Amino acid sequence: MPTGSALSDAEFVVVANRLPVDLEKLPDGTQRWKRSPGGLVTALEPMLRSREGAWVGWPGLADAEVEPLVEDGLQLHPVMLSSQDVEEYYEGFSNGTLWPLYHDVVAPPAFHRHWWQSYVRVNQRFAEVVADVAAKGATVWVQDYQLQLLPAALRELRPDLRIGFFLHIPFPPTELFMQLPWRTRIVEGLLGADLVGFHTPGGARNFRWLATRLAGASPGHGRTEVVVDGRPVKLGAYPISIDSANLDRLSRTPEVLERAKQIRSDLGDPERVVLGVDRLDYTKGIDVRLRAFEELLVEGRIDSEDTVMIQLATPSRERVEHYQKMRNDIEQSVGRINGEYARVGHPAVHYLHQALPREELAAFFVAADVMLVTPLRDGMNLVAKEYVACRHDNGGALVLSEFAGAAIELKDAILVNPHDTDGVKNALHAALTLDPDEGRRRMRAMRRQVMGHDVDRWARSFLDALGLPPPEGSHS
Ligand code: GDG
Repeated sequence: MPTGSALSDAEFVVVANRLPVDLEKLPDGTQRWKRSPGGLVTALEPMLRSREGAWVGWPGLADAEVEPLVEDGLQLHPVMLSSQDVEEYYEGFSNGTLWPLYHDVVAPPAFHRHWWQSYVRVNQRFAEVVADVAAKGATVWVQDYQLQLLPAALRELRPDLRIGFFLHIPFPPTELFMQLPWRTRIVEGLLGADLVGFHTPGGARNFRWLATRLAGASPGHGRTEVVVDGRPVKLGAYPISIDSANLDRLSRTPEVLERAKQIRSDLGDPERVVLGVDRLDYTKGIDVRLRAFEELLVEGRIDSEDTVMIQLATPSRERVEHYQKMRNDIEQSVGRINGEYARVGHPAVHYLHQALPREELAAFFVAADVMLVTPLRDGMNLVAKEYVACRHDNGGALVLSEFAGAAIELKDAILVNPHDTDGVKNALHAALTLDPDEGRRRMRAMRRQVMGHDVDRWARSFLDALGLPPPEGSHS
C-alpha cells in the first residue's frame, strides 16, 4: 500500500476507534498492514471512494508511529495511541467504564479520574487529526462510544464541518447515565454534532432528556431535534444492519452448503443443533443459554444423544478484568455440562474460543436448527440478522433476547427475557419442537425484514438525515 504524508482535503471523513486495517507486528520486529473487513467498511466504502474519502482511526498496535496511506483511493489516517493510552482510554474508560454503564451495569463500571483524563486527551488528539484531514465544509461521521467528546472538540476547531455521530451500543436509561461523574461533558460532547444517531427510539429519547436537563438544550422542531446555543441538533433512531445480499449469496454457495453438512456429520448427525455465536463478552448472556441448556438436560426434556449445542466465542478484550472472570465461569460451565452429559467422542456442548473465517461462520448458521441470541443488553446484535440472512431455506429458529436492539425489527423470533431462566428454557424447548410450517412462516417474515433493510440502507438513511447527497451515479 502506498504511503505519503501530503494527504488531506477529504470531502467525507469517517472516524472510528479503529481503522479498517490492522497493523501487525511480525516476530522479526517488522510491521505489516492486514485488512480487517467489517460491515461498516463495506457499507461506507462506496461513499468514501466516490468522494475522496478518508478514514481516521487507531491501527490497533500501541506505540506504533505510522504515516497515512492510501488504499484503493481511500485515505487512511492513523491516530497513535501509547500503551498507557490503550490501558486508560481504551481498556479503561471505554471498556471498563462506558461499556458496562451503557449495558445496564450488568457488570459494575469503574470510575477512575485518570481514565477519564486519558479519554479527554485521546478524543482531542482524534479531533486534531480530523481537523487536519477534512476539506472545507466536509462531512464527518464519528462512530461509537470511544469518541463521544469528538463532535464538540471538532466543532471548536472546525465550525465549518458537518458532523454526524452514531452510537453502536445502547444509550442507557437516564438514571444509570446519571452515575457518571463526567455526564455533562459527555452530553455536551455529543451535542457538538449536527445529528446524533442511535439504534433505537428509546436511546434517542434517553439522550434527549439528558440534553435538556444537563446541557441546557431546548426542544426543537418535533421530537427529533433539540436546540443548543441557537444551533439545531437532530436526534434519531437508525437501526444498523448487515450486508444481507452478500451473506445470502455466500450461504447458497456449494462450498458453504457442503461444509454445513460436514459440520453436522462431524457432530455425529444429531437431530438438533443449537448454536451461539458471540464475541466473548459478559453482555451477551452466554451463561444464560448454557444454564437453560443444562437445565433442560437435567430435567430430561432434551437428550444429549440427539441434541447438541455449539458455542463459538471470539476472543475479546482479554486484558479487561471482567472478561477474564467471565471466560473462566463459562469454561467451567461447559466443563461441568460435558462432565455430566458427554461420552467419549460425543460432547454435549462444543465450545470454540477462536475467531473463524466468514465462510465457516456462514456454514455454522446453515447447519444450526436453533440459534440462541440471549444478550442481557445489546445495541443491535448483528449475529441475529446474519443467521436470518443465511436461512434461504426458511429453516431454523431464532431465540432472541428482548433486550437486543434487533428485537424491535425481528418480531417473529421467539423473544425471551434473558433474566428469566425458565422463560429461556421454555423458549429453547419451543424452538426445538417448533412446528415446521410455523417455523417457515416466522423465518420468511424475518427474512423480509433483513433482506429489505441492509447496511447500505442504514448508512444512506443516516447520511440523508445529515444532509450528505448520495455519490454520483448511485441509484439508492
Ligand atoms: C457492537 C454492538 C451492534 C463474531 N465472531 C466471529 C465473527 N463475528 C462477527 C459477527 C458479527 C460481529 O462479529 C459481531 O457483531 P454484534 O452486533 O453481534 O456485536 P458487537 O461486536 O458487540 O457489536 C452491537 C454492533 O456493534 C453494530 O452496531 O449490533 O450491539 O455491541 O458480524 O458475525 N466474524 C468472523 N469470525 C468470528 O469468529 N468472521
